[in-house]
Amino acid sequence: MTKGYQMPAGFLWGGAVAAHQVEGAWQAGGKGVSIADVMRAGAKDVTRQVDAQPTGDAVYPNHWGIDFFHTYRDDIKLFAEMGFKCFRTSIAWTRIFPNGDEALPNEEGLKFYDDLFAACQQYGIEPIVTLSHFEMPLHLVTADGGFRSRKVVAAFLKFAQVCFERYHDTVKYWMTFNEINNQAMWRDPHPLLQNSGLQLDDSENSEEAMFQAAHLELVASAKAVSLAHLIDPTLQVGAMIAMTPIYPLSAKPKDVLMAERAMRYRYYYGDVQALGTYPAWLKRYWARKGYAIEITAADATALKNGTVDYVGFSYYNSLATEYSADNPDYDYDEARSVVPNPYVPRSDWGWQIDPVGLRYGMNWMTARWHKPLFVVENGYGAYDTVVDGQIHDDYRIAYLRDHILEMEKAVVEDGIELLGYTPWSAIDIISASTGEMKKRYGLIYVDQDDQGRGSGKRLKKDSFAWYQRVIASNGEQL
Ligand code: P53
Repeated sequence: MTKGYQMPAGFLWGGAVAAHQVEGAWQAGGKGVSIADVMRAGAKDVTRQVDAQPTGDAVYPNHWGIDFFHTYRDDIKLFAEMGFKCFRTSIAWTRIFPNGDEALPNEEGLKFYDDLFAACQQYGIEPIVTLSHFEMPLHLVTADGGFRSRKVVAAFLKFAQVCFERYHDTVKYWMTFNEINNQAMWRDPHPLLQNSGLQLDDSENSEEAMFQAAHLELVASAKAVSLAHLIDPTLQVGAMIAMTPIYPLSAKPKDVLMAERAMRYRYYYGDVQALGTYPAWLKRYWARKGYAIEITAADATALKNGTVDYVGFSYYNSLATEYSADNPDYDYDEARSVVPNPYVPRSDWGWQIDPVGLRYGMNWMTARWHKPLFVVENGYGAYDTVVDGQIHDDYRIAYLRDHILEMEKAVVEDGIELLGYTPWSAIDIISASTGEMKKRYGLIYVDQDDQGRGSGKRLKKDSFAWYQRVIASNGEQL
């Protein structure tokens, strides 16, 4: 056993999931079709096909999730047994506004989350809620083009208002958009769709379209923060950033500058959400590229007034980059500028494993944004095997232990203000990037395969008892 550090009193230990990856019941209770409902199953090297509508015999894993819509009471009981102080999930937008543009919310959908949050409350578990976690109503994409339209900003704000008004007594911690900065990978259609509801054709400049849609999303986020504070000043509304530090491959000055360019490009979203303004370099960058991003005076005011209360972030891995002579302007393009880091190992899915990067990222964000942090995702996707009803996931324990230790050093030795830690994932779920079930992250095993077959039975992995002890010792016994 490794000796860790005690976290401050009230530290929120818990676990995380997202609605579309667990709930299933994709048509129950008046739910509409979300973008996750038209994503087929993929695999490690097979991207998920996105259909215009759900069709016949295709496999859509988010249609069933892990059936959490029906099992949440028993699952939350298991979370309570682990000692969870908090539980992060999201609200499926399509349960509340099935198409996104209805005049009135769907009462059945609202009732589901009343019951879910009440079940958390029964065990003293604080719900931590993301409004939009890769599950926008499909209709807002097909009819309005996602966040390229100000209509979608209004639709999101209506959704946010309904949620804040309905749940503000039980839900105090909110986040607006999950991993809003993933769309920095604008060559990949998935983050564009999952973040902004963008589906582009070849005639468009993807990077420019991304910047414009991300701007409206940032405005929507800022207005939601202001709205929450108006409805209930005790609400805490955070950003949610995918923190993936990008290191220079060497100490060559040009590599170091390239890494700095990469970081500012990947994290400007956080600059806007935490500081309320766009960095000067980005306006120069747009001018050099000939991009015309529409930012009205009212937008700028909204951004200024709606800075976040904290920064929630995911941490899985780090990346590396180097200068290249064919890119003299040091423009960062994630699909082309990233190089393998020879100093860190990789998971079965090729994700680089780097616990120190978590401490680095926490210090980097604190120095830049001066906001409390919240680790709302961190975990290890791996193949698990069941032997005599047991899952010996020592590799997952090792990953979590190493990361928690670095996180604790950031708190105790570096003085970082950290609200809590919710590993991904509390329980096995559908993978977001591959749609697989066999890429398992959970501390609780779910007997189900990639086609949705299996008993659905829950089994405690070895990591369950390990994490239970971590929480009971407030982080000291790793
Ligand atoms: P999966 C990309 C890079 C880092 C995190 O990911 C990412 C993504 C998008 O897939 O997503 C977050 O399941 C996300 C979760 C997701 C989790 O990381 O692709 O917030 O919804 O499941 C793990 O292995």
